[in-house]
Amino acid sequence: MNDLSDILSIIKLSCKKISNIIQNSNPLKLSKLSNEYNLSGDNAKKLDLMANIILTTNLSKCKHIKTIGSEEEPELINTDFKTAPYMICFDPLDGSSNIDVNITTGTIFAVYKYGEDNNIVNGNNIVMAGYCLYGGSTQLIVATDVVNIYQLDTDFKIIIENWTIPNKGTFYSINESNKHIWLDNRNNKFINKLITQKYSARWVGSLVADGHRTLIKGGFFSYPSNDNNIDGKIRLLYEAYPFAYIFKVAGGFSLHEKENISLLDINYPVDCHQKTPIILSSKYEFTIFTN
Ligand code: AFP
Repeated sequence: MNDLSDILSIIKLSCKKISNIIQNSNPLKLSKLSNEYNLSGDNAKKLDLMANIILTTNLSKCKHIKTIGSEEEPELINTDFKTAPYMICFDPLDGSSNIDVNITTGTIFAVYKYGEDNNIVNGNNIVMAGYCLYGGSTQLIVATDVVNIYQLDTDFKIIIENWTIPNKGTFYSINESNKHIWLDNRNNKFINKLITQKYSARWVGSLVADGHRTLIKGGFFSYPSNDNNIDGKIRLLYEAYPFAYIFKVAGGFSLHEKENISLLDINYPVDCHQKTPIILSSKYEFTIFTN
């Protein structure tokens, strides 16, 4: 086994455990607020913290990983493997507001390879990224040089190899209740244009679910910056970079609305909880948005 398949095995084991907890527990209990706050600024639910403990405990034993970053940890954690080649960052439980109502949540991760000078420059240092969906079934989407989709039976088994995103979709996914405070005025015009082309809206409120729909069916996903979230809401290291990587490998696109470049090219942040506006898209909608 090579380094990445070792890491993937640990992710599979951890996601299987998290999936079992979700399948076998009362969602109202899992969604109870923990007394602790996570230091990325959100208040953490019990399930967020359980998922974090499972992933950090398992991954910190992996000899290939030098550094771990998690939404639930104040700072990056150094493992015992000081010369290991990789950093892994994850959101252990994305979509916490959907736990109590039994709607899809997920785990998002990215594995970064340190450069020669022991640096990570941006999202292009990613060598593997993915997410696990805890939904109608538990699926794991993994991007390396191709995107593969696994489904959990007794273990994760590949159900689709080499997934590519369709050229065009029929849905746009954006929280339109923020439309009066969006900072990029392209959004309103763009959505009106899609509506005239018979597009419909979808918003689950879990990036894993809204991003996955866009990856499978094509279309447009965005969480733009707004008056209340000047830097957007999605975290760069463990949400935006990984999704940008998955979309790129699948033939799709990502964009930072202010810089007008791919999210992967945005500089590695000083703060590991740095937020960013995010756009993920199939080709047709991306071409309209950027022209
Ligand atoms: P939670 O994990 O706190 O529910 O946040 C999820 C999330 O970061 C992302 O998964 C969603 O796309 C986004 O928030 C939804 O935000 P709104 O509630 O503002 O629509």
